[in-house]
Amino acid sequence: MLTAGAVARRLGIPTSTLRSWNRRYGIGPSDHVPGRYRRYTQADITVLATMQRLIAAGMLPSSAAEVARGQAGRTTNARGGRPDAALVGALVQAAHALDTQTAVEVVTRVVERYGPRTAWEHLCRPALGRVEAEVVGTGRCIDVEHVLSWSIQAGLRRVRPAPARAPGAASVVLACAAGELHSLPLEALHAVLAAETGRAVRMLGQDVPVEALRDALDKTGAAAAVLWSQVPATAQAAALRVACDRAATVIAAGPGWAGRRLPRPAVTAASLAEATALLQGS
Ligand code: B12
Repeated sequence: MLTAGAVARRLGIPTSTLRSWNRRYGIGPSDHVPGRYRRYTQADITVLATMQRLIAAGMLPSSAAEVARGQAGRTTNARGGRPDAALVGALVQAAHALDTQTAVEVVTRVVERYGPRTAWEHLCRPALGRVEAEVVGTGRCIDVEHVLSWSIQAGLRRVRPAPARAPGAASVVLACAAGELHSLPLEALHAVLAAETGRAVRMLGQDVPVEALRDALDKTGAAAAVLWSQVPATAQAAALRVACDRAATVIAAGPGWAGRRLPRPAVTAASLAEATALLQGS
């Protein structure tokens, strides 16, 4: 247990800052008894160090505090709440700085606190939208888009899975169509199914050849398949037919399938919520 003075020296920040962080953001000694000297535990110091690093990375103190608190698990489970909009800015800023560590931390904390569904809709999609606008507007920032994409993927994969369903329960296969590298919506779907259903999810990821999709469906006997196509060029009917011949529920997901005639029983899903609802019955 360290005194405020010792912590201030170790982190190189004035004790007045320690006091104001505690007063304004609740970032301080976790089990302080009023009237007694403040004593900081190692965990308290780790939270302070995160706060310090995130602010140095350009994050607003309020956002840095929300992430740092999340790290220490000192947050109420805010299911139903939404992440502070400033966190979208913090994530985009970290991506612009190519600061993968901070970007992953922001996504991970928001997934932990609000769940993957809310994290996808209210942090990841807005952040991707902002960076996409810059890519379209400047023809640059592809590096930023890659860091952001990787960090979102890494954060969504840290979801805490629900207890597994009984072995043999119907599984679902998630795959991007052949040639398709846009996989983040499937990462979000994977995280939601893992966190909310405990279902066996077979994630094949990016660019899955039709033959590999066929083998995966044959091997698993999966009851459902979700095939993602972002652009029309990758929306191959052959892949859907392979899925429709094998799975009872087939979702043609993504804007690539827009306006396409789909083989039965394939259906489209326009959002994460719609896809999870369609899979509930399968
Ligand atoms: C991230 C990204 C990348 C990343 C992908 C990383 C990864 N692991 O996924 C990287 C950098 C690799 C990439 C590469 C390319 N990309 Co790109 N990319 C994007 C970006 C910004 C986000 C994609 C995404 O995740 N969208 C999902 C969410 C964030 O989008 P949204 O609009 O909010 O979602 C809507 C629906 O998808 C749906 N939805 C949202 N979430 C979910 C979840 C589920 C389960 C369901 C069912 C529905 C659903 O609801 C929303 C409202 O309708 C999009 C722009 C965009 N907004 O989609 C461009 C975009 C798709 N890319 C584009 C292009 C052109 C490319 C490249 C060809 C660029 C190049 N020259 O290299 C390559 C192609 C690679 C390939 N072969 O696939 C274009 C496609 C244009 C077109 N023809 O439609 C876009 C639209 C950008 C642009 N404006 O030009 N890309």
